[in-house]
Amino acid sequence: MSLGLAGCLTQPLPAIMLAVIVALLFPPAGAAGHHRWVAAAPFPTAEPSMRHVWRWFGPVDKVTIADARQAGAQGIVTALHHVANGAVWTPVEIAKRQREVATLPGGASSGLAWEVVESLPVSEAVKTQTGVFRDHFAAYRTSLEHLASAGIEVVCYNFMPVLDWTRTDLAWRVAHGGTTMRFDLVAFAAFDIHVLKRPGAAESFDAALVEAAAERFAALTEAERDTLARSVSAGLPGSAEHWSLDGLRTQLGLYGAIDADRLRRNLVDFLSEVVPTAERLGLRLCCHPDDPPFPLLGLPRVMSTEADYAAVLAAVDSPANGVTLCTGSLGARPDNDLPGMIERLGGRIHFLHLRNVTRETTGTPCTFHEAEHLDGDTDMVAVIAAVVREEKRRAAQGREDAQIPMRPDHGQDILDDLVRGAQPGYPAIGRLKGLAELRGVERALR
Ligand SMILES: [Mn+2]
Repeated sequence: MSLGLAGCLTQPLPAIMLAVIVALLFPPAGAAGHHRWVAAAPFPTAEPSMRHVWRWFGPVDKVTIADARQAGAQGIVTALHHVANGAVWTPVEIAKRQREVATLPGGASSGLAWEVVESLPVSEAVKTQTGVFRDHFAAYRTSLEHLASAGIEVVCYNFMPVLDWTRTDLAWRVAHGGTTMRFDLVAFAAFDIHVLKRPGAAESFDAALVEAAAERFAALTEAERDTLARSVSAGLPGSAEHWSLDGLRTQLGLYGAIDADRLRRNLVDFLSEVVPTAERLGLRLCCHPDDPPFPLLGLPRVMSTEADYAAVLAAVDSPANGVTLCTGSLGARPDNDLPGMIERLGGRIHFLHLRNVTRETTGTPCTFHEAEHLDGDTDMVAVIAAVVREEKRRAAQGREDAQIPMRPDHGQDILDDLVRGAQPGYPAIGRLKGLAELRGVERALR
């Protein structure tokens, strides 16, 4: 007889048959055989695994919570994107977002929870220590209190001046027919020197690059120049609709007197103000690296290398002061040894972004594009092997955070992604594919 379970369940089953089915599905722990089924465990082993989380931009996101669930996400990474930088995140707004994550359209439970904040943004006032920055320190602490009360423990932020990330092409065609994001140093120099016309721009690139940028700019149509400016501006926090070249020039002007040393001091001052609160609340703050990890537009960058992280972790030496290890951002520098950074920053890594880039030119800065998760210049198998070792160390130490949250960071736009129009870098299928590949490597290594 064939055991058609779905068919069986449409009519009452004899008790003995039910018992046989239950025993087949859930044998007692320690039963013979290779597989042990443990109810509610995400994996059929007792070893820790990465926590597979998925970024969601809230109800406006064209990739839904239901999509995240089908992609295999175990938890959600989100933020209150509508709240102004520097303002308090209220318990009401946090609870509302938690309900949106936990509920499917129609009201059923999604089985997912808001597990990681990305980002609780640091205001430009705090980065520059101007205006109401002390009020913003206090607001940040209050937001941390509210997040802790809501049961959310991991809080990602970044300390990049003005731009959160920078690309010159948001839909660069790759060989398989899909698209990906690219940073072209020549196009960026053309934007900086000829579109933005930033004073001192030409002096910040070498002579060959300045010449190549002039040629590139001359060859661009008016529409292409506009697209380039919009692509670069897509990394400005908040709504790109309100963006203008004059606005960007004004923002850059606020950093006239701030070099890298001063910006690093401001970061350490910020952490000195908020980390004690985070530690008391049992929260884990984690700083995302600069993207890309080199200075742009004359702005200082202070979270681009292992030495940058080591300095900031030592300056405020608390488990609550940690790292968001983004292999995509850090991987755009050939001198960032990512498996080695996981070994050495180890216990302070609170959040992982796994993504790959292909560097198209040598040295730093460089031209690069976002590769598929297992391709590109970062050895992703070596990265995941280092993560597995770190999680085993934590488990052996009895740490409650042995399972590190990891999200597939970005994805190429493939198949239906090409017509859905999700956030740049955050398509449904490209990320699903990335997550599936990363999970496969992880499972094999365990
Ligand atoms: Mn990232």
